[in-house]
Amino acid sequence: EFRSPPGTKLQTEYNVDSSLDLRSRTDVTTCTDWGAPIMWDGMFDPNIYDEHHKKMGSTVALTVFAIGRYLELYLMEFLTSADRHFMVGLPVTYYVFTDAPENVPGLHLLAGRTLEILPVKRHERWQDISMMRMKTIADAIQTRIRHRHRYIFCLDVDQVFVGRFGSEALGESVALMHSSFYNTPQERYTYDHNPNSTAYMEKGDFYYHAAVFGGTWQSVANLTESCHQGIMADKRNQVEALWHDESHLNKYFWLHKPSKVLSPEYCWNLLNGFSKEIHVQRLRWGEKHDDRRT
Ligand code: 2GW
Ligand code: MN
Repeated sequence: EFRSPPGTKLQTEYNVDSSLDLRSRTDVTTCTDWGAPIMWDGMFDPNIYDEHHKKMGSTVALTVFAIGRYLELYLMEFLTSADRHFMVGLPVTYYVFTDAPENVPGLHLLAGRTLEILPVKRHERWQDISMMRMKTIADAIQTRIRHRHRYIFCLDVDQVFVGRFGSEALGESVALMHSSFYNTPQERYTYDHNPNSTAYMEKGDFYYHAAVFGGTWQSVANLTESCHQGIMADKRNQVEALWHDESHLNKYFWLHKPSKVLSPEYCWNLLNGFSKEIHVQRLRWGEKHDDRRT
């Protein structure tokens, strides 16, 4: 009879991340100092991940906000490209939050994909449009997502999928390295440096990009709830963090380390130019429209 040493927990669920080859890339860091994999092309076998998650019956919620002009500017291309590249082979529900549900055009989605349109009210300031996503996501997790999906990803709408963004990105708590800062010294990270903000931090691990975060519904519930609390506390103190929700997200991931970090392949900005370590682009920043802040 097998007896485990006292204090150890029997591992009942095979951890698919143990299939990662952390030494297959020597030009980049493939693991954080707290043991989370940093997902670079070449480290994983997509088939192993897809098979695992199909067997586990993993389902994924993708949340996106399209408020005001962002609906016509970005939503269609975002959804069309997600159908082609995001978690292909797994059941996915797109949760689109918008102030104009009647203007969401009809779409032919892949089999196994559904679209749910949820009305939200439009905040006056764009900073609030961006920040209040945290509260809306937290609420949607409690009312619907947790009953239907084990995993959730929350994305900006002003981006386009251009390559596989697959089940290798799934994990307990997932953060994305910001493509403009991954090669930048820490002093230049745009953390919030105002001690009066709850997002205040001097040093951190990485600069994470709020355009993509995810994980199990439980951990994203904690993240969004906690960021929302920080945002509201700042409002009471009449301060606003330097990069809004992104500052709060960075603070959260500093205090609660993500279990998986996505390389900048998972949200590349063409303006960053060419980098030899970027073997593949999976998601790309959308073009900024000059009139977007109207
Ligand atoms: C945002 C800024 C200025 C004018 C309009 C808006 C806007 C944003 C809007 O009119 N309608 C709307 O739906 N949004 C949503 O908020 C949309 O989902 C968009 O992707 C998201 C964040 O705004 P975005 O993409 O214009 O801001 P970025 O690309 O500069 O985002 C980074 O910084 C933000 C905080 O300032 C967030 O942290 C964001 O997650 C970051 O990627
Ligand atoms: Mn954006």
